[in-house]
Amino acid sequence: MTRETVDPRSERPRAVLVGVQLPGVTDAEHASSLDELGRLAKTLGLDPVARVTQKRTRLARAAVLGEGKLRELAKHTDGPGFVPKFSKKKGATDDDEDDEEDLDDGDAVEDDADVAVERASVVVVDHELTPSQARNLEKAAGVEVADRTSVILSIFQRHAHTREARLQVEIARLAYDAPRLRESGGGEDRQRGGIGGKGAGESSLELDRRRIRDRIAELRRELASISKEDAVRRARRVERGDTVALVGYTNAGKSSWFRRLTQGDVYVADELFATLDTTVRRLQPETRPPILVSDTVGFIKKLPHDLVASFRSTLDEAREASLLVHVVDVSDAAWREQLRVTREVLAELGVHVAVWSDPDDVAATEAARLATGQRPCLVLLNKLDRLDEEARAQVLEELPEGMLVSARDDDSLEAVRGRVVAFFEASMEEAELFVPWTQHAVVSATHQSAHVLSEEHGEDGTQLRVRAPAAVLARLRAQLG
Ligand SMILES: Nc1nc2c(ncn2[C@@H]2O[C@H](COP(=O)(O)OP(=O)(O)OP(=O)(O)O)[C@@H](O)[C@H]2O)c(=O)[nH]1
Ligand SMILES: [Mg+2]
Repeated sequence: MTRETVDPRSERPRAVLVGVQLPGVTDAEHASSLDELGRLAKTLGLDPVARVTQKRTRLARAAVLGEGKLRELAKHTDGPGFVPKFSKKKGATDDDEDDEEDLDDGDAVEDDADVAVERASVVVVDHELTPSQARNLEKAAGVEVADRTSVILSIFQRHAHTREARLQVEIARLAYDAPRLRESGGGEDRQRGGIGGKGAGESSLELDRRRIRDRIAELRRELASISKEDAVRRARRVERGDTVALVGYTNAGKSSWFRRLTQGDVYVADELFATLDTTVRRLQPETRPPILVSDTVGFIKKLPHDLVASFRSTLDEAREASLLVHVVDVSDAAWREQLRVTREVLAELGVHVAVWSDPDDVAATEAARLATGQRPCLVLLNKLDRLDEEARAQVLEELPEGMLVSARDDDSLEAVRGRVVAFFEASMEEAELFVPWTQHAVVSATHQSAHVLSEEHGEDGTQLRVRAPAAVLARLRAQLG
């Protein structure tokens, strides 16, 4: 597997993070959101060196931040600190005036040239920007500006390895770029032409947009044909064995658990969206029938909607699994929000989870599932090794149905494997099968897919007592006619 690893000694572009704390967002949530943005930036190979934040009732329509904060930002990037066109043309009467309700502008490094500030060559904003906000911010800062969505898209682009993942990311990227075409196009003149809203510029813009739409349609068709192949393969798997899908927020530890449970070799890294492709392997040590475990792409808050939609087929594995294992990093201060976001995205994909914790209560979950289409879900409260006693107790009190575990600890592995096996065991049935000599091949098929409790060879054939999921039993019986 090729993956760029960033050499810490090399000069990475330095970034300044920008975030607006909107009403209803607590200080802790705001800080954690910026931490996450910093990790996204790092994953992309940037070096976040400073933050410029502001409490506001909403993003300033013109350039996200208010005037004072724009100046503070510009100190990091050597920009003018204001949006030249606006200040020249209309000044305070511009459309930004109703946004001048900065709730604090106080910490701004006031025009004091002596204060040392970290210099950066990129601005990364923790919100999705409109094309004009991005353009204005770029003018005020004097450097390139990236918003949260485009950072996520770039990471996805870099981490996509399979053809399917590449297609999905390209679709999402095109959908993101289409309304922003005016920006990237022909520079200053074309931008003015665009604002004026007439002339040749617009028709060529229309043309570009149509080309993008055509390309998206083409990619979707290609994706659909791959997905069909996948669906066939998946259906075969579902029929053959039991399936578990690891789901959760990015960096929660899904791939770590996948490695432990399957002894498989997948990429684990302290970076966001390390995994973009679904991998499937058998639970180890193997069970009869085998339990198939899949590792999936992680979720993140404010995940671009197009990206969620385009990863639908990758996540089919999760949508069709008999059991979900939701991995939560409880050592992250924002774990509650991460848990909520994961459930929301799953719901958006049509998967409604029913928390399952009682090993003896599989039947009840199965019933709930049949009645409401809910998916049984085991919640792993992961990275317990990073919590002290008090924090552990607190987490368990909030989520008593979760299993407090660490992917680094053997007892946890035993417990989780045991719980997963118990889930499938409980949904198994015992049955007698008689296999006549003429169909002797079915005996070895039975050994492959079921747990054989006893086996007696008689004159006409073999009498087997087996335990297996109902679906497997039905298939064996069908084979026997
Ligand atoms: N301390 C500690 N670290 C853990 C544990 N589980 C995972 N990690 C670390 O957390 C980081 C992320 O782990 P991954 O398994 O790659 O997470 P993931 O959920 O697959 O992440 P994405 O693929 O990016 O969505 C890695 O640095 C792991 O070593 C744990 O139980 N304890
Ligand atoms: Mg992973």
